[in-house]
Amino acid sequence: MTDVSLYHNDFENKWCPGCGNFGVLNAVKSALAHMDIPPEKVLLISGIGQAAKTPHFLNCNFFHGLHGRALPVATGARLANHDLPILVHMGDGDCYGEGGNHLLAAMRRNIDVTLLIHDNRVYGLTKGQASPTAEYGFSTKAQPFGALSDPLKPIPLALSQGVGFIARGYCGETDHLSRLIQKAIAYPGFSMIDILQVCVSYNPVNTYEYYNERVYLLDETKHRADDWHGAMDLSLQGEDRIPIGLIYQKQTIPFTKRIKTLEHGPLFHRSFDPAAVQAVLDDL
Ligand SMILES: Cc1ncc(C[n+]2csc(CCOP(=O)(O)OP(=O)(O)O)c2C)c(N)n1
Repeated sequence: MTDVSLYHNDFENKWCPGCGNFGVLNAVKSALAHMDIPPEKVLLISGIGQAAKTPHFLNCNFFHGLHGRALPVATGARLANHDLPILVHMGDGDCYGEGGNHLLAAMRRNIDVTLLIHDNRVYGLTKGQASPTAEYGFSTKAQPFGALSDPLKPIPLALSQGVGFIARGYCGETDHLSRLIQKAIAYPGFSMIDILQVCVSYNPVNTYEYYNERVYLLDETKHRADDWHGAMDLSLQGEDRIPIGLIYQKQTIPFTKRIKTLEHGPLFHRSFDPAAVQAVLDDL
């Protein structure tokens, strides 16, 4: 196993003390270390938000782009390089709100990347407005009478779109989350982990106490990950008890394998033959 300290860097971190993002950050480092993925052999991609700052605190390659737009960048990176593990870090606002349509496209295309959603049910960076996963009636400074929409349900959404690897993690169960991330990285296709993440400053409802009382580890001998209907039932249950673990997995065809011209690997591996290009142009 690689030494975890290889992934540390000294970039100044201003997350609040106790922020759930620390648990996610540690789980990512541990997963990379367990898989012996050297820092220069992984690409982290994110958009805007506190969650999206996660790549700053890892000594790895990263691209920090626009709010909601991490998945299109990840798509381009994956088309150019078929081997590099790609981890996309998004907040629930970034992913399900601003980036919602890109999420749908990534699910349907089955882009071969791992998406980690730091789901704190609030817009943290902009100081606490209700996000798409906030409960109906969740009261904030911007929504003093409570959020008016029903919450988006990420796992049923992913199931309905045929995603082949769907899991739920919790920032308070770092070792468990690390194991989920390792499985997600190893999965050939779009893998997504919705991570229950505590925001200690702007979400006074979904606290560590709230999750510690409700979260339980899925018993893999009872819940079969290839049972789509079972996964749907499980993920539509209320919040009295919240299962974490691998909820659904099936074999799928990753995006790079769907494109005929990429059959023999990415284009940059091939030699350029101007005569062949000219022949195509002459034919037009
Ligand atoms: C296109 C666009 N819309 C809105 C914003 C303002 N904005 C920046 S971060 C953010 C919310 C981020 O919330 P979330 O993705 O849940 O991440 P968190 O900060 O909670 O980790 C918003 C609305 C922006 N930068 N760009």
